[in-house]
Amino acid sequence: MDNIEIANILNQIADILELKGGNKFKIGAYRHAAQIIEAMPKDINEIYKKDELEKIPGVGKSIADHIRELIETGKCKKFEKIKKYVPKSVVDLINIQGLGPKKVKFLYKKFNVKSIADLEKLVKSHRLLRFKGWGKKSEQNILKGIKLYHKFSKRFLLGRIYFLAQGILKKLKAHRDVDKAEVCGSIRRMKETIGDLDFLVTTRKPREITNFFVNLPEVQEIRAKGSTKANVLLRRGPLADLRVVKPESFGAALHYFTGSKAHNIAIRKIGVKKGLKINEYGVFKRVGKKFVKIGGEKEEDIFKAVGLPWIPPEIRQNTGEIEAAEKGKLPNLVSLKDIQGDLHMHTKWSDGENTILEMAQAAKKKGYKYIAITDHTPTVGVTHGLTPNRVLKQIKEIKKINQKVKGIKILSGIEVDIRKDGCLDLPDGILKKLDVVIASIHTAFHLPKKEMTKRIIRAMQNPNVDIIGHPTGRIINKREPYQLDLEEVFKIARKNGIVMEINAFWNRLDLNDINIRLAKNFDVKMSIDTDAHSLSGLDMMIFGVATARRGWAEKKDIINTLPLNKLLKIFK
Ligand code: DGT
Ligand code: CA
Ligand code: CA
Ligand code: ZN
Repeated sequence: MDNIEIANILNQIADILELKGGNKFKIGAYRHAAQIIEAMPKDINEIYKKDELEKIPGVGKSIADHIRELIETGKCKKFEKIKKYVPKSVVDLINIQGLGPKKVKFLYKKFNVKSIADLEKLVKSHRLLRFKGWGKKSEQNILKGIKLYHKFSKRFLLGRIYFLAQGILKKLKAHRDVDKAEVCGSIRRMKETIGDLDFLVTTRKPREITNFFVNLPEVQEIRAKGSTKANVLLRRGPLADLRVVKPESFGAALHYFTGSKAHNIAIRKIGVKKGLKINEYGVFKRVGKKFVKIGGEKEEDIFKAVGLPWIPPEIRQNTGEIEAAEKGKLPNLVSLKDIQGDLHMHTKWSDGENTILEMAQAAKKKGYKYIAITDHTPTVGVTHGLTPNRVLKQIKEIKKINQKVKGIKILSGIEVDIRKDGCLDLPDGILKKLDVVIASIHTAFHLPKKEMTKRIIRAMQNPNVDIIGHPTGRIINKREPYQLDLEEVFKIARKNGIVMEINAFWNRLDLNDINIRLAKNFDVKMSIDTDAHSLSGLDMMIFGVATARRGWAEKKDIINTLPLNKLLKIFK
């Protein structure tokens, strides 16, 4: 059992308890623990071995007991018992946007709705309209939710798969018969959702390695196995491909299986014009009637053959990267090592898990020069949103901690809520005292486009606001972005010097790659921040940076690549 499998079970327990109308506090505890375990990069089995399960934030005695049972026996009595209460297909309905546990319970008890198909039929029959709380609007919402569910249910979020892929890659690389190994496909391109995993290796012993691969503990089921190829179903849900190639073809195969397909085709076309054949085995030149191999061991060989510099995988989409490469105008993409600090994180003062000091120490370990503490304000509805009084207290506290911790500067910030009318959740007099003000929307997501745009722009006109947090509000595969005229927002951002956030949290990635490129075209500055609610949340930076790279962002576009003194000038 790994982190995600355990988190899944804890979440399912919470779902069922919710359907049963269980204790809210308890349900929250399960969800909370699941969230932490799912997002933390540390392997829960390691923590178990050290007998430190209860040290995981959010994991108390009883949840730790469940986890221990799961790791030791693969089962947990609590789950086995309450699972009998409703069929799993009913529990799954909770995940449809527009439905909550109360509604699902009602539909199940009253109409025996057990599946999405049942649900769709019932909604379309309009039989629900007779009941209190079910209107035309809820019918539409549910149908929309069903559509979204179908659209997204087959792809996996990068943040849930990335560390799994890296783990498998590490095992392949460590095998003594493996020469080179790489993960290709959408993971190498760091796409926000992943269809399947693609591994590539070179070895002199293909049979041993395909055997090794299909017998990895991450594998649930072998779907195909040949001497140089295998396809397996991983326990965490996705399929994974393995391909074994000869060393002299490694670069060509790496390029081919990295994709995107559209990029590959465009490169191959240039090759054809130059009399070259390019495929996963190499680059071949026509000599008389025959093709002679001229390269393929290194990925650079492919680009060189068509007269181009190496192009970073994240931008291989055939959306202008080849033209840019031809003109020598490839962007110099921002990278993780450029990041000097993290400007969005929560602490125990609001809904975070750790103290200010703990966050600062963890950030310092990452080599950051600064962080901003940006807890929530009351309107968000989380417990302990910061009132004006507590903001002042926190500023004092941060001053003290700054004197204790050397080598990293802690900025006083806030994630102030943008209310429905565009007003901010704290008075200007208080906002003025802070080093950094992030303004974000957490309520009233469904305003019409015009109103929503006006709302955000109003917030951006407050001179205290520095950054707009998670500007489109989408949750990948769960919640659509709000209706917003982003171009209008970017124009104002440019004019007022407001920074747009690239929220790096694994299920947000907001701005997304496309919007980042748009923001860059508007000459808008951005900041890549994790929105961490715990220490492990700080590790999400890699996904924000990858998304920025996919959006062609360079170091100069990202403000938290600046040294502290220059950064502070932006917040003036
Ligand atoms: P995914 O798995 O849906 O997230 O996306 P990818 O890009 O990983 O796609 P996948 O796994 O189907 O294939 C891996 C790579 O192999 C893909 O990015 C490009 C290459 N590839 C696959 N099929 C074709 C094809 O028909 N033509 C070309 N040129 N390349 C292909
Ligand atoms: Ca793939
Ligand atoms: Ca594949
Ligand atoms: Zn937020």
